[in-house]
Amino acid sequence: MPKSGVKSGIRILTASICLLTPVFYYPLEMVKSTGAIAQIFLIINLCLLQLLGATSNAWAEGMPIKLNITTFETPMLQILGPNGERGAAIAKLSDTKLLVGGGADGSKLFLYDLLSKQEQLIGRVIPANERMNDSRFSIIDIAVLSEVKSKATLLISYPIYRKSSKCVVVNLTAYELTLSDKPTLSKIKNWFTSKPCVPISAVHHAAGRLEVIDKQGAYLTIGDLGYSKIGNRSVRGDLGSVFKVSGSGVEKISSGHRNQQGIVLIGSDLYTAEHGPRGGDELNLIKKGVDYGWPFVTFGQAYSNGDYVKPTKPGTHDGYQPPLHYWVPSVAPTELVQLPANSSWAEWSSQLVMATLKEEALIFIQLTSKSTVGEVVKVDVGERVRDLEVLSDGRLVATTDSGKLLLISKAVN
Ligand SMILES: [Ca+2]
Repeated sequence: MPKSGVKSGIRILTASICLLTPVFYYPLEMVKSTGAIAQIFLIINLCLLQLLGATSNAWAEGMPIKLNITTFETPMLQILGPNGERGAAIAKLSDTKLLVGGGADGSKLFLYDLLSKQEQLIGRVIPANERMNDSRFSIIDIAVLSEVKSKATLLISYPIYRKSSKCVVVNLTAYELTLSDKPTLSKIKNWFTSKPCVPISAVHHAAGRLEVIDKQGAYLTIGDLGYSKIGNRSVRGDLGSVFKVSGSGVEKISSGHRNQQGIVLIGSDLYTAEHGPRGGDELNLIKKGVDYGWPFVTFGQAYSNGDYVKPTKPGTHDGYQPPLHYWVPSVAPTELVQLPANSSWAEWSSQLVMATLKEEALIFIQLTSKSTVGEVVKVDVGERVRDLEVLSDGRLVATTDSGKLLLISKAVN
């Protein structure tokens, strides 16, 4: 029996024992008090959630995938902060060169050579006065819009801390990169700054991921930033949305998202991977004008009464666009990529790969149609994966919160 099947079995067993707990735990007299009834209700709810996880979210029983992982130590690229370390953002410039956003203060752009395994500092992106000493205030994503000879146009996203009003926004700016022995970076134009500027809370819900459409534009995700008024549509503005952005303007595509850290465009189909609250991480197919329901519905549960927002109908997706797939308990998804067709990944070619933080794994997702998920297979990598890219030969490149760069391919048995 595959490990995943054992896990589902254990979950069903735990849920069953869990459902019996109130029977043994509470003598009948105690049940008469309203407090005890409320507690029993809560226990039953949590047990059902556990059971739901086992039935709706069982990992596929498909063939396990063996990975071949080469690890490079890249301590210069890792982002540091009193709140913990964070892996760098990456973008593929060519099959041997990566652009990396990070460094100790999360503000710098580097060129990383996969052949010499050396980084070269290009320049600073985030001005020192636009961040706090906190690893979440770092470059979130980099996209290469176009490249001609020794010049490239880049988009870089990052959260900005506005000191005067003590609030945070998500920023997207276009830059020109010139490549020579000493590469340079210069700002072309600010493309987007999210509104409203909100108090510092869940800055790690910035999202800020980019997916290139063509030389002129990209898709950009904006998370809820932990804004306590996210449930008020008249004040939440740009938060919790997916945008189509270009140098001449922005267009809101969808809304009702929490923290979409993964995004990939396959033909004209746009997919995002999103962190739910406790449970309820989602894979969504993005449709224009659609509300995906956060913070009103989620398959997850609120963290506690003190959390910034309480979903109206946790454990459901009633009345809103449901995800293509969801994970209870949470896996904490980051970037989403597609493996090339007919590649070294054999039968896994063309599948989606979703990186995770909490699960320390890559999740291979088969799409049997553009809106139907087939097999979902989790493969452990033993690292919190922050960003993921795919080279044209199918090898995956990942950055980890522990400051490593991983080159991942399918193991030849
Ligand atoms: Ca990236």
